[in-house]
This record gives sequence, C-alpha cells and structure tokens, in this order.
Amino acid sequence: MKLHDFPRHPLTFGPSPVHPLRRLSSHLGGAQVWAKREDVSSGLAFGGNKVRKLEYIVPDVLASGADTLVSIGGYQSNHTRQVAAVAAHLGLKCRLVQEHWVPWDDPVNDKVGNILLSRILGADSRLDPAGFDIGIRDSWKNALAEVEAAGGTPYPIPAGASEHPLGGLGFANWAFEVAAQEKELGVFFDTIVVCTVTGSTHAGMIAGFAALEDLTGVKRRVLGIDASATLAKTRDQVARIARDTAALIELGRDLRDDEIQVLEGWAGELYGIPVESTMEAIRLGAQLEAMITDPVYEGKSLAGLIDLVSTGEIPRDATVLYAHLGGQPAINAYHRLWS
Ligand code: 5PA
Repeated sequence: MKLHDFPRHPLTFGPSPVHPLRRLSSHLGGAQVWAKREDVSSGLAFGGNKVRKLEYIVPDVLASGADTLVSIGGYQSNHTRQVAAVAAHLGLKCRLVQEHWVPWDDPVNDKVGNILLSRILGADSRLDPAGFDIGIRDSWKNALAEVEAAGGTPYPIPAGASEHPLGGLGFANWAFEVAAQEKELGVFFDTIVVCTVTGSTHAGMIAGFAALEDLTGVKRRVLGIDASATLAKTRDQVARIARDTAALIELGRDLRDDEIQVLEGWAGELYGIPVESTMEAIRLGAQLEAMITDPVYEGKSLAGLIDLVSTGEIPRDATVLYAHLGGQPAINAYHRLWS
C-alpha cells in the first residue's frame, strides 16, 4: 500500500505550523533556521509527536474492538500522556505503566507535569520501579494481562508507539506535509534536525523523505540527534523501523546508509538528565524565540542544531528545519534547574 492509502484518523488541527527562527538564526550567524511545531498542532492535552503517530494507529484500535489502551513510558513520559489524551478523546479506558526511567529524584517528579495530566485525563497510571530501556518490557506485558484478566480488551501501544507496525507512518507523512508547505512558503529545507529516542519519529521521516527523494530527485539530510544516551540501541531501532516503514509504504528499494544518521554528542551521560549544552539551548530558544524546549528531548536536539550550525557542519547557505516534537509539560518536574 502507498502511504496515502493508509487510513488516518485526524487528531490534529491540520498541518503543524512552520515558521522562521530569525533571532536564533542571526545569533548563530550561520544557516537559516526554521521550526515545524508538533507542540502546537493538536488540541488534545497539549499534543506532541505521538498524536501524529497515533493518527495512523487509531483506525486499527477502532477496528480491533478494544476498550483499553495500554502503554508505557517514564514518570514524565509525554507519550503516555498523549495516549491518555487520545483514549479520553475516543471514549476508551487507558492503563499506563510509568517506569522510573530517570534518576531525577525531585519529590514532585511523579506528581506534576505529564503524569498529572494523564491522571486528569482519567488514565489508570501506575508507577513501576524499572529503569530506562526503549525495548519491550515485562511490566507492559503484565499490564496487558491484567486488563484482560479483569475482563477488558486491551490494545497494546509500545513505548513511543515505535515498535508498533504502523508507528512510522505519521512521520513518513510529515515529509510530504513539509514538501507541501515548502511550496506554499517558497522555501526548501535541505536539512532536517530531529530528536530521537525510541526511533519511529526519525525513522518515519527517513522513509518519507526517501519516498519524496525518489519522486523529485532532490536529496536532503535528515539528522537525528540522540537523546537516549543508549546510542547503539537507538541507532538499531531507527534503522530497523525506517526499513520496515519504507517496506510498508512500498519504497521499492533499500535505504542507503547516508539516509540513516543518528548523531551523538548532546545526550549527556543519561537519558532524562540535561547537560550544560541542553541548558544553554533551552535558554537560547526561550530568550531569543520564546520557544520553550524541555531538558529531556527538545533541549538536547536544539543543542545539536546549535552546535552543527555554529561550527559550520551545517553550512551557512543551508536552510534547516528543526522538528519541535513537544514535551513541555515535563519542565514542571525540572523546576529546580531554574529556581
Ligand atoms: C519524544 C519521545 P521518538 O521516541 O519517536 O524517537 O521521539 C523522541 C521524542 N521529543 C522527542 C519528545 C518531546 C518526545 O516526547 N518520548 C517518549 C515518551 O515516553 O514520552 C517515547 C519516549
């Protein structure tokens, strides 16, 4: 099936906005930088990148007859909050496993921000002591079994919706959305910068831009910035999901190695813990553009973009699109970084 033949259940207002970051660009003194904003593209509990992925998964949920979405993430997972939002929107129940992914021992870490929103949304959100891992977890399998044992019909959504067979489609379509917006705006983004952890956002983009390249003959760089700090796992997961998504949308060729680039250097030592470059990127985004980024994901990818542009690794004549994937509610759990 071609990408446009897959059913899509709208959960967003439409294409996410694209706009120039003029003050940041002039501060960096290099390439022109723009942003495409998944953080302001849906009315469902502040939205974010998972809403776009879920647009392609919801038709399967509805066809399955399930009554409970079951998913997993850290205490401050944006993904689980978006699953809770979509469940509320569809009138389904939601069971969430919130693992102790980040050794960030703030007393409000399991109470404010995303987890608070999930609870307000009516999800059954339960804490689990297990640490960070982007793979399939026993805690999540147990939650599925519990829902079933209680007479429910669970629908499994893995971490970040990445290992779901349809998880890459949302961001494959993002590539085509970018191409349509380029036409309207009279601009061409030769470089895309995106945060990557569980992989299907970046992987979907890789598959989508590959399909676009085959149609237009025009190449671009899609640079994933690792924020997992478990680089080998994220690289493998991105490559695998990109290839699976490419096959799903009938790309008709293998992906080249240069199409799969996960860059390291900005994740720090641990997932979820910001480093100096993260804090500086958050400061610049906020104080030059009033664009809020978080210490777990977007602050790290913005730090990567800032370094790549200011060192000229992304050349001066480039036009860069920063994919802002959301994530702001988590800043509440990180209040002490600014107090
Ligand atoms: C997340 C993910 P992928 O997981 O698709 O690589 O996306 C990375 C990413 N930016 C980037 C934000 C704001 C994100 O929330 N979040 C996860 C979560 O549980 O919230 C899946 C890890």
